[in-house]
Amino acid sequence: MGRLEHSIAIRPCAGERCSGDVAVIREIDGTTILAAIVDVTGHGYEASKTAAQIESFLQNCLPAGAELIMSRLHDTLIGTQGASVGLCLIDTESGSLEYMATGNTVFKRYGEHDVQLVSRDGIVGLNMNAPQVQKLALNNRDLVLMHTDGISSKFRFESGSSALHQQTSVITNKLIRDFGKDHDDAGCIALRYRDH
Ligand SMILES: [Mn+2]
Repeated sequence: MGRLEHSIAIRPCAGERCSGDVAVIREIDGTTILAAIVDVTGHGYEASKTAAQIESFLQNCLPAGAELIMSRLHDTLIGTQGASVGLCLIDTESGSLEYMATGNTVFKRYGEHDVQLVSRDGIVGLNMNAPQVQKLALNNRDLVLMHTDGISSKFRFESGSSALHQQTSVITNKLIRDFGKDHDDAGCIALRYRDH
């Protein structure tokens, strides 16, 4: 993962010790990184059990395209309360990124042009609509943020903000601290791509 600096921050909602938000970043084959942000329906212990099931699935799933991984995850979650899931695969050699999402997770790319990719309505495990795979080419130093709806929609970085250039761990901690909603679990991922 030498070309992708990355960080995850997760915080349970007020009064809970475990979270239904979970995130995974892992190498899925020689040059491809899988990054996923998940918000299980509800919160607390019941949500955290399904979150652990999803984490295990994502840590162990075989290399495949985003569409196939999502569809296998959907099958795995049938009978649970379901989850919102944003999933991306990044080829660290070329910077090409493939993304798909169901439910209310957010994906933003900050770079020369800021881009927000879309999530389809639905709940993985219950009613996942026809997938919409979106593609993006990352450039050197681009920052990708993925987060759940436990981060306030008021959050945004101004273009050219110095905050965009901080270490990814500083960025994820700031998102949780300054924009996390008290009454919901909050989770976020930051990834910075370098082409050499
Ligand atoms: Mn939520």
